[in-house]
Amino acid sequence: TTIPTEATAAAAGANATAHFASDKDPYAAVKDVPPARVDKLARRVLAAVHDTIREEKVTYDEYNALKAWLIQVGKDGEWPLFLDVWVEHVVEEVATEHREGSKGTIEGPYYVPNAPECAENGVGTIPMREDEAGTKLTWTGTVTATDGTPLENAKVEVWHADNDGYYSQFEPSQPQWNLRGTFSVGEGGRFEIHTIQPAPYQIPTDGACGKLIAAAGWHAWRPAHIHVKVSAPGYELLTVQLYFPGDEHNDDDIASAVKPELILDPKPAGDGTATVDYGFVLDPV
Ligand code: MBD
Ligand code: FE
Repeated sequence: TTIPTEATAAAAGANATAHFASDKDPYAAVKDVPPARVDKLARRVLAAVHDTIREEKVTYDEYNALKAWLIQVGKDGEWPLFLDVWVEHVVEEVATEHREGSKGTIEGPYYVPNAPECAENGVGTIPMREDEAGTKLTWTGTVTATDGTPLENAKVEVWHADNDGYYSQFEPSQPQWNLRGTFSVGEGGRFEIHTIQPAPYQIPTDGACGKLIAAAGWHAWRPAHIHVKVSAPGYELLTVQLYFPGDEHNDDDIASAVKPELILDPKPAGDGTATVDYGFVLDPV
């Protein structure tokens, strides 16, 4: 595989930062948080840092290394990557603990809204290049409510990496909407999505997050995954990722985002392609 020279951490990071910040007031989400809440959360986070410094007797060299590294995370545009890899999974856990429907997981840094509609009567193919590498996958399923009602106006948004582990719009060689699509479900809430199996994914190793990983002796891998958002009016948005059995990183995902319920069970179709059935159950708002 050829890795495009422009597929740098800084390039992907700048795109992820721009996507997160674009057309938003950076503080829109926090305007209405009462000062007492900000006070409590800021104090608790700082106290956790202070405790670590005292207990571990952190030195000035270590403090200055941290300062330089934090500055570099911003320069590389890697705050979305850092937060989504090492923090988001706990936010997701807390946000969805009340649900009775399908399990979700983190969104990650590479979602782009408004991917082209690909389905007719629930059936369609994700945008891909003529010679797109990877095992072809036919994925069928149904979107229902927790009470069993089929949700016929549900939408299934899908995005995933290509066979080299790159996401369109965060790396320059792929067409804009490559491997990104919206599938409006058909009768009975059913869908049939044609795509390819993505490859395992290594988070960028040449930026600040990669530096942390190398300095700590960790690895940079996420298991192969398909990102999904399932929505329907009157129901809670489900954000999830689906994984493949046997992936060596299902048990040590750098982003801690694998749950046993999210591992698919694809079957070889005999012609080199695979089929899988996996549906979604949404909680009413
Ligand atoms: C990804 O593709 C991803 O899904 C997450 C959570 C973090 C980095 C890259
Ligand atoms: Fe991903």
